[in-house]
Amino acid sequence: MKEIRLQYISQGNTPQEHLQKIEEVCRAGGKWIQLRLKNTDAATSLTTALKCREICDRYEALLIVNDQVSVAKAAMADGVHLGLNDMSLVEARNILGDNFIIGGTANTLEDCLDHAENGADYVGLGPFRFTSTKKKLSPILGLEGYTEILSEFNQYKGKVPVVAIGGIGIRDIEGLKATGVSGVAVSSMLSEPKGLKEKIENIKNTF
Ligand code: TZP
Ligand code: MG
Repeated sequence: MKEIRLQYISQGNTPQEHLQKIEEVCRAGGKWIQLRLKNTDAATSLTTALKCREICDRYEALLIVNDQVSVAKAAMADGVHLGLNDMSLVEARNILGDNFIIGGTANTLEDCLDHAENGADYVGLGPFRFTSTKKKLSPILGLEGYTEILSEFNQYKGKVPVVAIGGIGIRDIEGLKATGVSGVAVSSMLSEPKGLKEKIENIKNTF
Protein backbone atom coordinates (compact mmCIF):
# COMPACT_ATOMS: atom_id res chain seq x y z
CA MET A 1 0.00 0.00 0.00
CA LYS A 2 1.23 3.48 -0.89
CA GLU A 3 0.60 5.07 2.50
CA ILE A 4 0.26 3.21 5.79
CA ARG A 5 1.73 5.71 8.26
CA LEU A 6 -1.28 7.94 8.83
CA GLN A 7 -5.00 7.53 8.16
CA TYR A 8 -7.38 10.40 8.89
CA ILE A 9 -10.85 9.21 9.93
CA SER A 10 -13.37 11.91 9.16
CA GLN A 11 -15.81 13.40 11.64
CA GLY A 12 -18.34 16.23 11.48
CA ASN A 13 -21.96 17.09 12.22
CA THR A 14 -22.93 17.16 8.55
CA PRO A 15 -21.58 15.53 5.38
CA GLN A 16 -20.40 19.01 4.37
CA GLU A 17 -18.35 19.27 7.56
CA HIS A 18 -16.77 15.86 6.87
CA LEU A 19 -15.73 17.05 3.42
CA GLN A 20 -14.40 20.32 4.75
CA LYS A 21 -12.24 18.59 7.37
CA ILE A 22 -11.04 16.04 4.85
CA GLU A 23 -9.97 18.82 2.52
CA GLU A 24 -8.12 20.61 5.35
CA VAL A 25 -6.23 17.42 6.19
CA CYS A 26 -5.38 16.83 2.52
CA ARG A 27 -4.20 20.42 2.13
CA ALA A 28 -1.92 19.89 5.14
CA GLY A 29 -0.35 16.78 3.60
CA GLY A 30 -2.67 13.91 4.61
CA LYS A 31 -2.57 11.16 1.99
CA TRP A 32 -4.87 8.52 3.43
CA ILE A 33 -8.49 9.36 4.21
CA GLN A 34 -11.27 7.25 5.70
CA LEU A 35 -14.73 8.72 5.09
CA ARG A 36 -16.67 7.67 8.19
CA LEU A 37 -20.28 8.80 7.90
CA LYS A 38 -22.69 7.44 10.49
CA ASN A 39 -26.51 7.42 10.36
CA THR A 40 -26.52 8.76 6.82
CA ASP A 41 -28.95 7.58 4.14
CA ALA A 42 -27.58 5.68 1.17
CA ALA A 43 -28.04 8.50 -1.35
CA THR A 44 -26.25 11.05 0.84
CA SER A 45 -23.46 8.55 1.57
CA LEU A 46 -22.92 8.05 -2.14
CA THR A 47 -23.01 11.72 -3.15
CA THR A 48 -20.65 12.56 -0.27
CA ALA A 49 -18.29 9.74 -1.23
CA LEU A 50 -18.25 10.99 -4.83
CA LYS A 51 -17.36 14.50 -3.67
CA CYS A 52 -14.73 13.02 -1.37
CA ARG A 53 -13.30 11.11 -4.34
CA GLU A 54 -12.82 14.41 -6.15
CA ILE A 55 -11.03 15.97 -3.17
CA CYS A 56 -8.77 12.95 -2.71
CA ASP A 57 -7.94 12.91 -6.43
CA ARG A 58 -6.97 16.56 -6.32
CA TYR A 59 -4.49 15.90 -3.50
CA GLU A 60 -3.48 12.39 -4.62
CA ALA A 61 -4.81 10.87 -1.42
CA LEU A 62 -6.19 7.36 -0.96
CA LEU A 63 -9.89 7.12 -0.10
CA ILE A 64 -11.26 4.41 2.16
CA VAL A 65 -15.01 4.25 2.85
CA ASN A 66 -16.13 3.06 6.28
CA ASP A 67 -18.57 0.10 6.45
CA GLN A 68 -20.38 0.49 3.13
CA VAL A 69 -18.96 -1.81 0.47
CA SER A 70 -21.51 -0.76 -2.17
CA VAL A 71 -20.68 2.93 -1.65
CA ALA A 72 -16.94 2.21 -1.85
CA LYS A 73 -17.48 0.44 -5.16
CA ALA A 74 -19.87 2.96 -6.70
CA ALA A 75 -17.74 5.97 -5.72
CA MET A 76 -14.56 4.29 -7.00
CA ALA A 77 -12.92 4.59 -3.62
CA ASP A 78 -9.55 2.92 -3.12
CA GLY A 79 -10.93 0.70 -0.43
CA VAL A 80 -13.26 -0.04 2.44
CA HIS A 81 -12.80 -0.37 6.20
CA LEU A 82 -14.87 -3.07 7.90
CA GLY A 83 -15.64 -3.21 11.61
CA LEU A 84 -16.05 -6.40 13.62
CA ASN A 85 -19.81 -6.32 13.02
CA ASP A 86 -19.79 -5.33 9.34
CA MET A 87 -19.77 -7.51 6.22
CA SER A 88 -17.11 -10.25 6.32
CA LEU A 89 -13.80 -9.53 4.60
CA VAL A 90 -14.24 -12.55 2.35
CA GLU A 91 -17.64 -11.36 1.14
CA ALA A 92 -16.30 -7.83 0.59
CA ARG A 93 -13.35 -9.21 -1.37
CA ASN A 94 -15.75 -11.18 -3.59
CA ILE A 95 -17.68 -8.02 -4.36
CA LEU A 96 -14.72 -5.64 -4.75
CA GLY A 97 -12.03 -7.84 -6.27
CA ASP A 98 -8.29 -7.62 -5.72
CA ASN A 99 -7.78 -4.00 -6.67
CA PHE A 100 -9.52 -2.57 -3.61
CA ILE A 101 -7.82 -2.07 -0.26
CA ILE A 102 -9.72 -3.84 2.52
CA GLY A 103 -9.01 -2.94 6.13
CA GLY A 104 -10.44 -4.66 9.18
CA THR A 105 -10.87 -3.62 12.79
CA ALA A 106 -9.19 -5.78 15.42
CA ASN A 107 -9.05 -5.84 19.21
CA THR A 108 -7.13 -9.08 19.77
CA LEU A 109 -4.35 -11.18 18.25
CA GLU A 110 -7.03 -13.60 17.02
CA ASP A 111 -8.79 -10.78 15.14
CA CYS A 112 -5.47 -9.81 13.50
CA LEU A 113 -4.76 -13.40 12.45
CA ASP A 114 -8.32 -13.86 11.12
CA HIS A 115 -8.09 -10.68 9.07
CA ALA A 116 -4.71 -11.65 7.64
CA GLU A 117 -6.05 -15.11 6.72
CA ASN A 118 -9.11 -13.53 5.13
CA GLY A 119 -7.10 -11.26 2.86
CA ALA A 120 -7.06 -7.92 4.67
CA ASP A 121 -4.58 -5.35 3.33
CA TYR A 122 -4.24 -3.71 6.74
CA VAL A 123 -5.59 -4.07 10.26
CA GLY A 124 -6.80 -1.22 12.50
CA LEU A 125 -5.97 -2.47 16.01
CA GLY A 126 -7.48 -0.72 19.01
CA PRO A 127 -8.65 1.10 20.93
CA PHE A 128 -5.39 2.44 22.29
CA ARG A 129 -7.28 4.39 24.98
CA PHE A 130 -10.80 5.64 25.66
CA THR A 131 -12.30 7.85 22.98
CA SER A 132 -15.73 9.36 22.60
CA THR A 133 -15.40 9.33 18.79
CA LYS A 134 -16.61 5.73 18.62
CA LYS A 135 -19.59 4.21 20.42
CA LYS A 136 -19.43 0.68 21.86
CA LEU A 137 -15.66 0.54 22.30
CA SER A 138 -13.88 -2.78 22.66
CA PRO A 139 -11.55 -3.26 25.68
CA ILE A 140 -8.69 -0.74 25.79
CA LEU A 141 -5.26 -2.07 24.79
CA GLY A 142 -2.73 0.54 25.98
CA LEU A 143 0.92 0.27 24.99
CA GLU A 144 1.19 -3.10 26.77
CA GLY A 145 -1.61 -4.57 24.65
CA TYR A 146 0.02 -3.47 21.40
CA THR A 147 3.44 -4.74 22.48
CA GLU A 148 2.00 -8.13 23.36
CA ILE A 149 -0.09 -8.53 20.20
CA LEU A 150 2.49 -7.13 17.78
CA SER A 151 5.33 -9.25 19.15
CA GLU A 152 3.28 -12.31 18.10
CA PHE A 153 1.60 -10.99 14.98
CA ASN A 154 4.72 -9.49 13.40
CA GLN A 155 6.33 -12.94 13.47
CA TYR A 156 3.44 -14.50 11.59
CA LYS A 157 4.44 -15.14 7.99
CA GLY A 158 1.16 -13.89 6.55
CA LYS A 159 1.24 -10.70 8.63
CA VAL A 160 -0.21 -7.46 7.25
CA PRO A 161 0.47 -3.88 8.37
CA VAL A 162 -1.20 -2.83 11.62
CA VAL A 163 -2.28 0.71 12.43
CA ALA A 164 -3.13 1.76 15.98
CA ILE A 165 -6.46 3.50 16.56
CA GLY A 166 -8.46 5.14 19.31
CA GLY A 167 -7.77 8.23 21.40
CA ILE A 168 -4.30 8.78 19.93
CA GLY A 169 -2.64 12.16 20.50
CA ILE A 170 0.60 13.54 19.13
CA ARG A 171 2.50 12.58 22.32
CA ASP A 172 1.58 8.92 21.86
CA ILE A 173 3.25 8.49 18.49
CA GLU A 174 6.79 7.60 19.62
CA GLY A 175 5.54 5.05 22.14
CA LEU A 176 3.21 3.44 19.63
CA LYS A 177 5.96 3.23 17.01
CA ALA A 178 8.06 1.28 19.52
CA THR A 179 5.34 -1.40 19.83
CA GLY A 180 5.78 -2.42 16.18
CA VAL A 181 2.74 -0.82 14.54
CA SER A 182 3.21 0.57 11.03
CA GLY A 183 1.14 3.71 11.55
CA VAL A 184 -1.86 5.28 13.22
CA ALA A 185 -5.48 6.05 12.32
CA VAL A 186 -6.70 9.21 14.02
CA SER A 187 -9.79 11.35 14.01
CA SER A 188 -9.93 13.96 16.80
CA MET A 189 -6.23 14.81 16.60
CA LEU A 190 -6.53 15.97 12.99
CA SER A 191 -10.07 17.35 13.18
CA GLU A 192 -8.66 20.32 15.09
CA PRO A 193 -7.12 22.63 12.44
CA LYS A 194 -4.47 24.09 14.76
CA GLY A 195 -0.96 22.88 13.90
CA LEU A 196 -2.31 20.40 11.36
CA LYS A 197 0.67 20.50 9.02
CA GLU A 198 3.18 20.07 11.84
CA LYS A 199 1.27 17.14 13.35
CA ILE A 200 1.03 15.36 10.01
CA GLU A 201 4.73 15.88 9.27
CA ASN A 202 5.71 14.75 12.74
CA ILE A 203 3.74 11.48 12.40
CA LYS A 204 5.03 10.75 8.91
CA ASN A 205 8.61 11.36 10.03
CA THR A 206 8.23 9.05 13.00
CA PHE A 207 6.91 6.06 11.02
N1 TZP B 1 -12.46 2.78 15.92
C1 TZP B 1 -11.85 2.50 17.09
S1 TZP B 1 -11.50 3.91 17.95
C2 TZP B 1 -12.14 4.90 16.71
C3 TZP B 1 -12.63 4.11 15.69
C4 TZP B 1 -13.25 4.58 14.48
C5 TZP B 1 -12.19 6.38 16.81
C6 TZP B 1 -10.87 7.02 16.56
O1 TZP B 1 -11.04 8.41 16.73
P1 TZP B 1 -10.15 9.29 17.72
O2 TZP B 1 -10.88 10.62 17.75
O3 TZP B 1 -8.80 9.40 17.08
O4 TZP B 1 -10.15 8.61 19.04
MG1 MG C 1 -18.01 -0.15 11.00
